Amino acid sequence: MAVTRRELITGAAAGAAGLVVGGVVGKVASDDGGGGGTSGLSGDAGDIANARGLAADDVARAVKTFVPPGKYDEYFLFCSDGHGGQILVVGVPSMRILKMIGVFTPEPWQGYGYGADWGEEVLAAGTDFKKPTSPGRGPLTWGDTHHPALSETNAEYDGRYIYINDRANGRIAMVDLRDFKTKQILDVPNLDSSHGGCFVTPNSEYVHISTMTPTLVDFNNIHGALDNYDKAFRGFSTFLKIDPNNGKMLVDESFQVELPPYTQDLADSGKLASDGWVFINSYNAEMAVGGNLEGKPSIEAGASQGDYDYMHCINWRKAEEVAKAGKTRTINGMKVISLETAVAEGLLYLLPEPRSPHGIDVSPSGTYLTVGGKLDPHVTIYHIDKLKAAVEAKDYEKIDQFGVPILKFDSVMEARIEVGAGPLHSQYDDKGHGFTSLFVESAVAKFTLGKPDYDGPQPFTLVDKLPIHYNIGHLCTMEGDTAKPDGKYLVALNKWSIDRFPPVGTLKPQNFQLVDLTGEKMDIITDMPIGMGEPHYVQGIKADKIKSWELYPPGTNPTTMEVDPNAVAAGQEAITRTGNTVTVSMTITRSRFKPDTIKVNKGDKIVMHLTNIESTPDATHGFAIPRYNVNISLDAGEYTRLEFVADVEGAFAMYCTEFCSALHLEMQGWILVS
Ligand code: K7E
Ligand code: CUA
Repeated sequence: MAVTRRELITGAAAGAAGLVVGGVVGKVASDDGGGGGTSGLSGDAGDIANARGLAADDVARAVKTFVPPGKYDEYFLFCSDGHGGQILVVGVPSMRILKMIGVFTPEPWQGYGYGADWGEEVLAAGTDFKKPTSPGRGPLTWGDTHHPALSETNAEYDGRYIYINDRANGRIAMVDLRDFKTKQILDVPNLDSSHGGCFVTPNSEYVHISTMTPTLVDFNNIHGALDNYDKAFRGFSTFLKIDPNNGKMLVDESFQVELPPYTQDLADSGKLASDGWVFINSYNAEMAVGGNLEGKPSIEAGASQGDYDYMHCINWRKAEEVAKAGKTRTINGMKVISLETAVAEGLLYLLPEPRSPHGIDVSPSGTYLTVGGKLDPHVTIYHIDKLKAAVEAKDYEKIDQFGVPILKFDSVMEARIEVGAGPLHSQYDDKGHGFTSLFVESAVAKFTLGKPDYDGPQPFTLVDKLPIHYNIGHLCTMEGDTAKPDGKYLVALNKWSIDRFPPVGTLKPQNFQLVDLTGEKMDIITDMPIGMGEPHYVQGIKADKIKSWELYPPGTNPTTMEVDPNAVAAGQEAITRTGNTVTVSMTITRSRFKPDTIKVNKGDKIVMHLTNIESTPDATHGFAIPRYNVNISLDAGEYTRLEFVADVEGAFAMYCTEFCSALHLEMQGWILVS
């Protein structure tokens, strides 16, 4: 009997789950009751599966994604959140949301952007009011996050920092993974928008970000700018120097390369074989500007006329030397290598790409560059050695109108694989496979690369295809952008979910689909609705690489990650007045604020030094002042400063917003303004 059941199960539950399911059966087989059914399970598990209508494949999938209560996921996904402006952290394979990190948008739970110096300073510094296009209406309070980039050491994620771009406003943010908090937002000079990046170079020397829609550089005749597009607009590729000590971006040691206004799109960093290079797609080599009411083609039509667009190939090590040698102009505080200098120094080349490309992704060995052309059913794969040889031999098709050499397509192209309709982005596993998202077809294509990534009998061949649900944008394999991807899982990041979830109004969730890569065929093992933003790209990292702090050393300021001189220890609490400034030094612990009564005059400036003096992990307290829009969150050990003018009379009941203890509700006090 037991043998029969075991055979049933292991036969039905294919792949990696077979063993696990077999184990379950081994236990239940000795019990009485239960039987057969389509799940193939017996005993209690069989009864439950049958009652829920689960087939054997469903059971295997459930076992693959199930993480028992109290156990941890193997991977973290760091997900962009689109115009939500934040980063989501998700566990794989359970697909449980672990956290939302406030980045470009104020985030009330973390008290980010509601009074505490930490968030206020990061958000305020993230808007450059001197930018010519800055609307001058206060700090920007949203961003359009597209591409997270984990820091790397030797072309592998090192779990220290994560960067993410703001596609809308040409900005970039840095989150420190010691406390998962945003430390810097940089409004990048000369970038009005961004898409090419971010990604880091293999040892986090630089984080790269380039323009999407080109930047207006000639303000003389703005209404006529589109008629003068090739002169009035420019793209910029930006290399932001990373401070190895704290991950911050150092503008003084950074540089840009001026680019033609071809609408630069996605980008990737070379590694290993292609170390020292970066690659940026573009999709409007036609330089269409729209004007459909004036009888001109819309941008959509105008940008799709030519058969080729251009990949921009930049030798960043050369560019770094050129910048260090001072062959730059400083524009808006950023050193810029002009187009002429870039060409003269041999650090910028163009490479034809089939129509309207979108993603470019460098293979694990750094040898192959895979490009998806939205209007071409192929992926086009280039070989880095051929690219270098063409550069060396000056094997040019022609020189473009900006003087940039265009390499010969046939000299650099290695293979074209017909994968299906609407290829966008690609990822890789550890066995020499590439995976490309097919937006139009709603599918993932799996193909083989060539040597050294793939050393088998059928290089550059489509080997599998998986329908997804629906309209896939990016996709992500675990450790997928590194020199050593894990494969194992792939996450399909789908834009539409139409019929996958019960209706929740007219705006449907995005749909993450977790795909098992361990078998011969790709298999979807779970759907995960994302109802809080539009993730574009995500990166997956081994969870044990993240060395997050459990709690702050006492008095740590999250802005500096150091113990702050103004941090307040128990016994140092005080209220002092100098002129119209009232300084409050407060400690916060379960379940009281000390001092808990603050009396000030209307019009006084209040400066509060707040320290959570808890030494227990997870003992977070809030500090809110109703009507003053103050909402702070202090984790155990955290210090922050708060400043505001008491310009409204009344009695304001400050309170703790986290249910921190049995006497949480008693954790309150008064600010009396008279
Ligand atoms: Cu394809 Cu901004 Cu990376 Cu979205 S982008 S999908
Ligand atoms: Cu502290 Cu509630």
